Amino acid sequence: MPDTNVAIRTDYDAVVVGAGFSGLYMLHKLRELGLSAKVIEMADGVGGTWFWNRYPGARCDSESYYYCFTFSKEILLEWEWTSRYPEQPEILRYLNYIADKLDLRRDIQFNTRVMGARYDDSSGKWIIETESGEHLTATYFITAVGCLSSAQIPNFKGRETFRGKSYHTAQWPHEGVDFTGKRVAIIGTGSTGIQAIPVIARQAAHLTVFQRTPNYTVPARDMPMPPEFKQGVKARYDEIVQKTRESVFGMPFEFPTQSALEVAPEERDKVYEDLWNRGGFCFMLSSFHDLIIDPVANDTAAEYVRRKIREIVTDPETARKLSPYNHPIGTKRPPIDTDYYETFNRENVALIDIRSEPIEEITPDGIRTSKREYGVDAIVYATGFDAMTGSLFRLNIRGRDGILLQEKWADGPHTYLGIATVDFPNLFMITGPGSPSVLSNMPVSIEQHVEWIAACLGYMQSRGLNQIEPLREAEVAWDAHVAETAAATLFPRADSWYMGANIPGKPRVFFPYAGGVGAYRQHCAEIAANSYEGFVLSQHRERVAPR
Ligand code: FAD
Ligand code: N01
Repeated sequence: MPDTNVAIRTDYDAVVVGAGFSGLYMLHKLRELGLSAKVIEMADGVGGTWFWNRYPGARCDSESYYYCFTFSKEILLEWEWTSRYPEQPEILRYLNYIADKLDLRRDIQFNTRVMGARYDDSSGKWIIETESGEHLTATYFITAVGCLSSAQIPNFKGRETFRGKSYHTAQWPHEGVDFTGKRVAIIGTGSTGIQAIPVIARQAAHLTVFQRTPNYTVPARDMPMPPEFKQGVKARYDEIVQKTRESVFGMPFEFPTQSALEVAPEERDKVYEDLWNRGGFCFMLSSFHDLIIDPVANDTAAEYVRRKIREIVTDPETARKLSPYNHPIGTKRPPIDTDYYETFNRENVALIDIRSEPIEEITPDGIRTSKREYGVDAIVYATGFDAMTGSLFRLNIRGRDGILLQEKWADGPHTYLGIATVDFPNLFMITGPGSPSVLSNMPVSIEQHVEWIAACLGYMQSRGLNQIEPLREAEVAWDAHVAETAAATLFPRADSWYMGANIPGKPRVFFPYAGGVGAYRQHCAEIAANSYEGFVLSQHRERVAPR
C-alpha cells in the first residue's frame, strides 16, 4: 500500500521545461550542484527536436562527430556514430542513451505540458502550472524549450476541408507514413522540405512541390563513418572540442582569412568546386571570410550555386524557378541536401512557384492556386516554426507585477546575453534570443549556456544568495550590441525566420546573436569572472503581508 503520509513533492530548487539536449544536460548539472530539480516534458520521451521531427529524410546537417555532447570523455569515447550525418532515429537513440547513462528519467515528468509560469514576488518563487492543473514551485525556472519547437502551419483558407491526410513535418506520426501510390503535395523548401522532397519523391506516385522562395542548397555527401576516421576523431577529441568552442559557428573548421574578391575568378571557382565536392557547411564556412558581410563576395558563391542548378536540372524553366534570386546565400539557414536539385529531373515531380501562382485555398481534394486545382491524397506542411520565441511565449511566463513575457517583448526580445531578462528574476533561458543559438552548431551553445547557468547557481549557492536579475542598463546595452552585430552582416537582407519574417505580425528584428560562438563564450566568461557583472545577485527574504 502506498504510504499516504509521504506528500508528493511539488517544490524544487529548479524546474526545467524540455527534455532535449538542453533539458537533459541542465538536469545533470543541477544534480551535480546537489539541487532538487524536475524536468517537465510534454512528449512521452526524451529527445526534443529528435523526438518530434520524424519526417522522411530527417537527419542532422552538423556532422555527427561534433553534433553531440562533449562534457563527458567517457560518453564521447563510448558512443559510436554510424554516419557523417546520422538520421533522426540514431540521434534519438543517442539522447535516450544519454538519459539512461546519466539516470535522468527519474526526475523527468513526461506527457506534461507547461501552460503557465508566474513569479511570486513575496515568496521569491516561480509557480509553474501544467495542463492538468498541477502546480509546482521552484526558486529557479529554466526554459529548455528549444528554438525550433513550435510548429507553424500557415492559415490557408479551407485547410480543415481537405479530405486526405495532412502532416506537419515536426509532428510526424511515430508509425511513419507510407506514400506508395499516393499523390502528395509538399509546401515549403527550407531545410526540412529539402531533406524530405527527394525521399518522398522516391516513394510517392507523384509529388507536387509548392515553393515560395527558392533556396540555395549544397550537397551533404553523407557517408558511413570509416573506422579510421572515428579513431582519429576520438584520438583528437580535446583539440576538436576546443576548436568548436573557440570558433564562430561552433564547428571545428578553420575559418578562412581570404576574401572572395582577392582571388582570380578561376581560383575562386576551384575553391567552391572543391568544397561542393567535399559537401556540407564547409562550402559557406571554409571558403572565404566575407561571404556573409560583403554582398559582392556573397554573390560569387550565390552565382556558383545557380550555375550548379542549371547544370543539374535538365528543364531550363524548372532550373530558373529553382534559382534563388531574392536573398544572399547564407542569410537563411543554409540547408544541405542529398539529390535535391536532381529530384526535379524525375518524371513524377512537379515544381509550382507560388509567387507567380499563389495558393488560394486548400480544397477537399487538394490545393487550388490562382491557375488551377492540384488534386492530391496527402499534404505535407514543411512550413517551419515560430522560431526562438514561439515556445517561450506558449509558456505564458509572468514576471514581476504579473508582466507577461510576450508583452515585454512585443517589439522583439530584450535579454541580457540571451540568458535572462529584466523583471523575470531567476528565469534562465537556454539558447534564448540574443545568444548564438541557431547560428551555431547547437550542442556547443547548449553546453556553454548550461555550464554558465550551473556555475552561476554554484556561485550564488556558495554565498547564500538565491536571487538573480539583470540590470536594465545591461539589457539595453546587450540588445544594442545584438542589433549592431547583425547590422554588420547581410542577415537582415533575407525574409527569414531569423528575422521573424515567416510569422505574420512577428516583429522584424534579428533574433539570434551574430557575434560568434567563441567571442560570446569569452564575453560570458568575463562577466562571470567579474562577479556576474550586469546582474544583481541578492538574497530574497520572504515578505510577510502586514496585518
Ligand atoms: P528541443 O530539442 O527543441 O527540445 C525542447 C523540448 O521542450 C521539446 O521536447 C518540447 O516538447 C519541450 N517543450 C516545449 N514547450 C513545452 C511546454 N510548454 N511544456 C512541456 N514541454 C515543452 N541544430 C544543429 O546545430 N545542427 C543540426 O544539424 C540540426 N538539425 C536540426 C534538424 C531539425 C529537423 C530541426 C527542427 C532542428 C535542428 N537543429 C539542428 C536545431 C535543434 O533544434 C538543436 O540542435 C537541438 O536539438 C535543440 O535542443 P533543445 O533541447 O534546446 O530543444
Ligand atoms: O522551416 P523554414 P524548416 N506559404 O522556415 C515556406 C532547422 N532544420 O522546417 O522561404 C507558402 O526554414 C517557406 O517559404 P519562405 C534549421 O535550422 C535543420 O525547413 O518563407 N510557403 C519555406 O520554404 C532550419 O532552418 C535541419 O518564402 C510557406 C518553408 O515553408 C529550421 O529547422 C533540417 C509559408 C519553411 O522553411 C527550420 O527549417 C530541418 C506560406 N504561408 C530543419 N510559410 C537539418 O538538417 C512558410 N512557407 C539540420
